[in-house]
Amino acid sequence: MTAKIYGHPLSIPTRIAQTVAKRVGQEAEFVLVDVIAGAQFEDSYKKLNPNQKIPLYQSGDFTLSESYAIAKYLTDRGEEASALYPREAKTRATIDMHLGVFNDLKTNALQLDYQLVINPKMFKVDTDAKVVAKCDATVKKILGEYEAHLSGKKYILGDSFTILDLIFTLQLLGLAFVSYDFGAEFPTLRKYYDDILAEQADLKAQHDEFHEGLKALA
Ligand SMILES: N[C@@H](CCC(=O)N[C@@H](CS)C(=O)NCC(=O)O)C(=O)O
Repeated sequence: MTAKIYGHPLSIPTRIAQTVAKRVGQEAEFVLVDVIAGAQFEDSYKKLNPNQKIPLYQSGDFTLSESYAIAKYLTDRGEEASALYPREAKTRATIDMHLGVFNDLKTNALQLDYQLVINPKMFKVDTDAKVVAKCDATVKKILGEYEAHLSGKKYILGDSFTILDLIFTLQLLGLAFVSYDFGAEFPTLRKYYDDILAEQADLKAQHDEFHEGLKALA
């Protein structure tokens, strides 16, 4: 049975799941859930994913939500498992530690997407300036931590490209949704991002597709 990834092209968590799936040879059929139109609240989707979010991975009667859980599961099943998400205990724990921080980045960046773009432009709901200020500060604090962490390093763990770089690059890409040019404030992150795109063709393709999608939205 073909596996499926339910999601939306403007959702970075969806792109994380799809990119990892392709990279580790676990390709899945894409099923659009139009979260802008509220399709995540329909009964048929709610039955599949009670938390009514995308992405969702489905293979037979096994379902998994949460982009990082999907990414880790697929990586563990795939051929590149050892390179992208090594099993050695300390390395894996270090990756999971960074993913915890990235989760904060993702949550706060998603809030900005809603506050600055989706609520006012699509749902005609007012922006909450206090929420924006708090999320913006958290996003920039985390970017500042990685600006320092990546100084003199090629990848987040140093010399080897892991699932962390794939996820972090896509999360940096997602900041374009709110037209935030992170590179103006964080030059090390700009160089890191550009270097990754220059060497990882699938991430460059994600960058191009996402920006095309944003143009269509404007
Ligand atoms: N922590 C979740 C976040 C999922 C999430 O918030 N997805 C957004 C789209 S990017 C969504 O489903 N939004 C619809 C809604 O909240 O109603 C993950 O990483 O998968």
